[in-house]
Amino acid sequence: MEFVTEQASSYEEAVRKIHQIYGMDYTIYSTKRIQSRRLFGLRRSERYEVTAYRNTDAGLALQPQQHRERELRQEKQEPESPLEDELIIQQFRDLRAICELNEFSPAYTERLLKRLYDESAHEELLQRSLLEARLLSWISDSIRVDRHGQTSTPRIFGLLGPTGVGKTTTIAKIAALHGLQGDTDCPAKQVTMITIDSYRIGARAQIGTFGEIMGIPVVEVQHRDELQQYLKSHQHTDLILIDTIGKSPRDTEIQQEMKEILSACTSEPSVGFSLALSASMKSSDMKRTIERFSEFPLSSIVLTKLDETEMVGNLISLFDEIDIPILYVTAGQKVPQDLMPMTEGVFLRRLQGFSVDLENLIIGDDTDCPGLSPKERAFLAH
Ligand SMILES: Nc1nc2c(ncn2[C@@H]2O[C@H](COP(=O)(O)OP(=O)(O)O)[C@@H](O)[C@H]2O)c(=O)[nH]1
Ligand SMILES: [Mg+2]
Repeated sequence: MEFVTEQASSYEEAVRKIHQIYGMDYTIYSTKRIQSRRLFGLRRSERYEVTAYRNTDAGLALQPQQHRERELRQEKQEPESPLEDELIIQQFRDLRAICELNEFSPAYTERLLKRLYDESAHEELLQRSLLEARLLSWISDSIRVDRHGQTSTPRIFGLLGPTGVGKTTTIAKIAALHGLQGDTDCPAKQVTMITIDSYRIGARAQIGTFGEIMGIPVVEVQHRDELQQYLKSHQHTDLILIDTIGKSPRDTEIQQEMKEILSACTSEPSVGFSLALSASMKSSDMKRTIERFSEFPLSSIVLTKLDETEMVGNLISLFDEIDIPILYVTAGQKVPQDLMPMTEGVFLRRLQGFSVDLENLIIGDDTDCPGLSPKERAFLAH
């Protein structure tokens, strides 16, 4: 059987070309869309390749029905059309650029995009808003929030962390949150603040001023026994907040001393320690700080100075690697206003480049996309 093949910029043109060159007794056997790159891959053009056979090869010629079946089989066997291939490549190029814009770590980005590719059906890979919804839902899942700590604060709560991250300011904010803003359903608690930051000049004065303004007592403690004594004599105080020594985390001697003082809390039934980290710290410094403070029984992280950073991808990537949930976030110097309980939305609302309206997330009941979870649907662009 005699086959001929011709290429042209459209199917019709290729068929016309075959008929013009070889005559009208040729029947179309198969069609292929192909992409060709021009110089330096800068310009792509789409072409059609048509193969036909000669009807006059009577004995061997395929009957029209057989020919149609052949064509259909051929189409199905084509795993993806080059056009769709190109579209998928472009989708992932765009999504990678969004991840880079938000400063997600390369490892987090790779993991996310690989999972997106693996877990999405071929036709889903062509739908941009669906892909974004799926990505955002996974990003949201990777954000860990200490909801338990938010609803049932331990009676004794200590905040640790390097100098200058905002521990004292945050302790004052938490004191205000629990000690000032009561109502009939939830009366204000009886709160005291303890400082063991006796090393830095002015540290006592700083927290003392906060205490005076808010009418919340401040006590200074320098030794383990002193703290133990205080805790013993204040068993009916609702909330005892401990502001710790603000020295560099590299200062091992001071860290040991602080550990010794805080060991007075270990016999208490309701105690929790949180590590304060500034959102503007470098990821590598944060990791080192977490490592450094891992000798304390940390149950959560307080993320401070979120107002000083624009992109949160690096924070999401980092906290995804760490097994400690975030309790509170601070985003400004004002006491007590600039403190908020952590939620997934705190990070998600700061993401940029997605076509989804992240400011107004609504978990909908949209049955148009049955393949999506309610969470994924919530992220679909409307
Ligand atoms: N921009 C910003 N500054 C803050 C925030 N929290 C605290 N600060 C400032 O950071 C500085 C150090 O705070 P401080 O509470 O003394 O830190 P500490 O050494 O960890 O106790 C002060 O100038 C605070 O006003 C915050 O959320 N945002
Ligand atoms: Mg301090």
